[in-house]
Amino acid sequence: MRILLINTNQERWPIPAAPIGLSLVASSLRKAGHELRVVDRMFLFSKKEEQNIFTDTIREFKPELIGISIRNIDNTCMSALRYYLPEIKEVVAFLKTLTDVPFVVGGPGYSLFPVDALKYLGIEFGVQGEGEIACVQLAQALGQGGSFDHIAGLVYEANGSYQVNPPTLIPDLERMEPPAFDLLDYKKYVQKKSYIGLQTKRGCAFKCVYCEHPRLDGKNYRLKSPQRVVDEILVAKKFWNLDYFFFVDSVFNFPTDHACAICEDIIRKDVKIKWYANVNPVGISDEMAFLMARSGCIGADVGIDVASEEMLERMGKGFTQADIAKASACYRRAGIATSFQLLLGGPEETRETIIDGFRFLETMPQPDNILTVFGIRIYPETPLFHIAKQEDVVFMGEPGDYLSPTFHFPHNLTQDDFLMTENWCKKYPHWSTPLDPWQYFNVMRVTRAPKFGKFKIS
Ligand code: B12
Ligand code: SF4
Repeated sequence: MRILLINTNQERWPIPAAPIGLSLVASSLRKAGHELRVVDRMFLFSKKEEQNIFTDTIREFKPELIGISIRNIDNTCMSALRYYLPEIKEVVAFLKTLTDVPFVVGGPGYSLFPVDALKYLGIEFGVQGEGEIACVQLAQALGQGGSFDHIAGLVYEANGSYQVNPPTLIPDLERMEPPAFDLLDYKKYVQKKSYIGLQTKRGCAFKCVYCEHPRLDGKNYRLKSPQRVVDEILVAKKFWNLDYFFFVDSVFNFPTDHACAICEDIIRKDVKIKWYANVNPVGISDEMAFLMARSGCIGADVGIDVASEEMLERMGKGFTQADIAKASACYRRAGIATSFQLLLGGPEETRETIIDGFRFLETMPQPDNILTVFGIRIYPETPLFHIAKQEDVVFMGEPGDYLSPTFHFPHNLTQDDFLMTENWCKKYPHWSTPLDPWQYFNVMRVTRAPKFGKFKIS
């Protein structure tokens, strides 16, 4: 079957994120014998250019199935909101004027709202969660006229209602094909200060109250062996002659022994890369931070989310202020640049908890930057969703419509608290303020662009 895959994401802030999920789906489809084309909207800069490319591709390639990848529904940033879905709907509507073949949509953003997003976009099929196996089975069912009941994660309309097949998790990631590195132009991504994304595992055992990913990715870890991770790095490195990587695991440093084994293998095999990752403070020691640095780690986003003890507890973070301070000191000593992120406005957040958190942050070893955002995006069926039902919530769409950006933000926080927070953050050049995303962008450059910026490790 001829299959056209489209990366819809055009967000280039804070860095353009390469669509690695789409490249995994592509390689599984290719292995199953399908013919593929990929259109990446990331570097298409005008509607006209994009429409010409879609028109030409559909005319020449004549796809029999179109796959749409949706990474972000919105930017989860209440005070500087971007909502991407209406534009993606326009893209789908345009594509539908060019062809009447079926469409299938997937991706991490889509998977958070599998039925609502499918309805909104007017697409025939959706895949909630992992796409590698479901896409191959869907292409087979469409090609050979089979049923859809057995396709885990598939969402579709049947007999006037939506059928949602429960997703399953791929048990052994190593049996999957490596990403189709050749189908994306990584040079363009790295030129824009991005990285080649890779996973070392799937799953998350943490229990942050706002997060749906343990449900989608599993609470147990499915690990790739260090050998497999290094092999993927070497293939990408050889193909693109690039050495900037981003480990896109939800939390790279946990389980600790697995993260250390990967670093050791990179060092032992003298792979010579520079890498960045999402981490949290759990289990970080000097030994681990130095090992990460020796294997090429240049920077890390530390997802602390909140900083007062009360809010750490309420947000279900699974670590304490002492863990945060220790991790920050270890990264600093190892020379790894760090960016800490704060989401203000969680359950029962008050002026006092914000101040407690800020006071603590002022006294601990400073990260390279601290990014603050107001409001916490609510995803269906998370603990925060249930808490928010009892409280005031900021809806962008109609009440009850969680697909349109919806945020938890306690009603007791006033305009004055906003200003206090803003002014507190303004005191420090390495803190961003929640109302000024462009400053956020400048702050990010310190850790995100080692090739172009300067580290501020003192
Ligand atoms: C790593 C990461 C980042 C890194 C990216 C680094 C990089 N170089 O890629 C950084 C920190 C930079 C980042 C930034 C942002 N991120 Co982010 N990020 C993630 C994270 C943790 C992993 C994404 C990933 O790569 N997964 C690995 C791949 C293999 O999985 P996947 O993409 O899901 O693909 C699978 C399936 O989805 C499916 N699939 C994918 N495509 C397709 C297509 C079809 C047709 C089908 C059928 C299936 C399918 O199959 C794939 C293989 O199984 C996710 C959370 C998560 N756990 O998913 C958030 C997440 C995607 N990010 C999110 C957001 C909001 C952002 C930001 C907007 C935040 C901000 N305010 O700055 C920015 C936007 C960046 C950009 N330019 O787009 C949200 C999106 C939710 C939403 N509301 O829309 C997520 C889901 C986190 C969350 N729960 O809030 N992010
Ligand atoms: S650590 Fe990250 S992925 Fe895991 S539950 Fe918390 S926010 Fe979600």
